[in-house]
Amino acid sequence: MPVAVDGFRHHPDHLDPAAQQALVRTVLTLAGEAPFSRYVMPGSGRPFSIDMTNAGPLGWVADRSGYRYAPAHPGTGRPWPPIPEALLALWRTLTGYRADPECCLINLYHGAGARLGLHRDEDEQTFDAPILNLSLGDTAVFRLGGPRRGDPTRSFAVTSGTAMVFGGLSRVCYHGIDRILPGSSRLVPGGGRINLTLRRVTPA
Ligand code: MD6
Ligand code: FE
Repeated sequence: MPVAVDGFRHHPDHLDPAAQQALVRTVLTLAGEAPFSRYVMPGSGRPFSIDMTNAGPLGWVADRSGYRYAPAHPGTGRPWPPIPEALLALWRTLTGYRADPECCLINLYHGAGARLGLHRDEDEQTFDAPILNLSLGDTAVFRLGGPRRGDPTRSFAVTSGTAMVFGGLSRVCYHGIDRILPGSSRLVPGGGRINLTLRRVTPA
């Protein structure tokens, strides 16, 4: 365990290579229905360096007016596709939470400039459920801090097939992706990293 924060669990190699391949295919099929978008940040309007889409009744979206959860894809206007059964099964096993997730945010990192700044996930109406994080493809350098922005942080490598659970205190800790290591995996067609985060948005 590279980092000891209350409620944080790190399971490298939780998904075997066949399960990883199946999940990538599932995600790419889903992205056929709900295409990846390059959101912009509220205020500045600066684009993120990663592409995002969602599955589930509520999807996380960002635009100039803010961050929020929305029931439909902002480009197509259609509801997000359902969260695939394989992901619901992982959620139930790994979190033991009493209700299913409402959002699976899908992040696609491609190339040396893809990163995600230090942030806390705080657009949800409840923080009592953990967040389940699954990584596929290129290795990421993940940074995890504490509940305050100024708290010390540590970074560690997250490899393909890793599952991480952010419960307890870790649910409200700052975190981000410093960079990915392009070419470290051949799992994602064309290269890159796919990250899935499953969340509750409303109280169960
Ligand atoms: C990523 N993850 O791994 C970005 N958020 O690509 C997150 O931002 C994240 O890993 C909430 C909880 C766990 C996470
Ligand atoms: Fe996050």
